[in-house]
Amino acid sequence: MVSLKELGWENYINRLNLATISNAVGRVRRVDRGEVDVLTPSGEIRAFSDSRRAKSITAPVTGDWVKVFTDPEQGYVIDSVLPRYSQIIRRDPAEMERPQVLATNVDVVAIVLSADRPINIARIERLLILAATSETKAVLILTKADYGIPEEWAEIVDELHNVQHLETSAFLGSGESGIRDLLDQNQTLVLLGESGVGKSTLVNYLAGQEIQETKEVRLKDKKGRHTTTAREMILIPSGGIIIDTPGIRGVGLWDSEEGIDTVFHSISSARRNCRFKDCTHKTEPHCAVQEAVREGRINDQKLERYQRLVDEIREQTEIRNRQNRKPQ
Ligand SMILES: Nc1nc2c(ncn2[C@@H]2O[C@H](COP(=O)(O)OP(=O)(O)OP(=O)(O)O)[C@@H](O)[C@H]2O)c(=O)[nH]1
Ligand SMILES: [Mg+2]
Ligand SMILES: [Zn+2]
Repeated sequence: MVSLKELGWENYINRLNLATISNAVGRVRRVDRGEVDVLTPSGEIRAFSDSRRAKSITAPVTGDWVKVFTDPEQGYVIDSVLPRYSQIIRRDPAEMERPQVLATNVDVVAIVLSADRPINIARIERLLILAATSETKAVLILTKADYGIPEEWAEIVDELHNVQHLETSAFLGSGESGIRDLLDQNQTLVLLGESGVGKSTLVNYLAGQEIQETKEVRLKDKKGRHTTTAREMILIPSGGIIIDTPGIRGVGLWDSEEGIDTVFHSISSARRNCRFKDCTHKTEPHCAVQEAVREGRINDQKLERYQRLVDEIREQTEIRNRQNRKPQ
């Protein structure tokens, strides 16, 4: 049995500044189509999620706090999803113009990279934007440190000097304490990264048992095999909650203008001094961003990555505006 505190309830009410404590709640461990596995102090239950009958139309997601009632015919049914203090949202990869909530009530977004394959900074920045958009702390975790720390890691850590970073090896048993610190006070951490980087292995290592299935990566290109297929919450016996997720390659951004500004702070602050309000920082005269590039204060590759993201958001907004203008 687990207590509400172990599920992160105290942390939850602190984060939302809630005064009252209602006990008719549990936390969503896993969502499987219309059925939801909910952890409660009296054990795990499988509840039916019926958005027609639920008070809230919000679909439950791993990490959510929910109220549950018992229906004489259907058994446990989700009554409502409680307010979220954070939600990690990307563009739905299946339906481009819809958001997809990856995890909720998250304190730390852990971006997982591994030492056995190249590291892509543009992909890291996208995940940093997802975290920043939801005002959630992000950390970089380099797994498989037993391969040796790649040279590019130092460059990435240097470039992203505002972001905490950790190196771990589940095989050598190193780097554990840094992650346990992040889980202090029963905080919730979500692991995001490509298939095969060792997310589930890290969960098992911290849990001290094989809870999550793991599988070897392909020898020739180190590609993972998409072993984890659902987002799932795991309680770590020493305290804290981890949400393990299926491997992701690209992430599409959703409503991320502010997140981009946070992650590309040097560019967004220089931008304010451009002569033209709608400056694209490409060919305009009196562009403060281009000036900063010339003076070496902003890296030109970083600016290129920034521009790609801004263009993507602009395109998205245009598509959405066009759709909204269509007669229903
Ligand atoms: N050498 C070494 N191998 C590791 C380490 N951590 C994980 N691996 C291996 O990497 C492979 C993939 O690990 P998983 O934990 O299944 O990776 P994952 O990120 O959960 O992958 P998906 O579920 O597909 O997203 C397995 O063969 C692990 O044994 C480590 O610290 N060192
Ligand atoms: Mg996995
Ligand atoms: Zn400009």
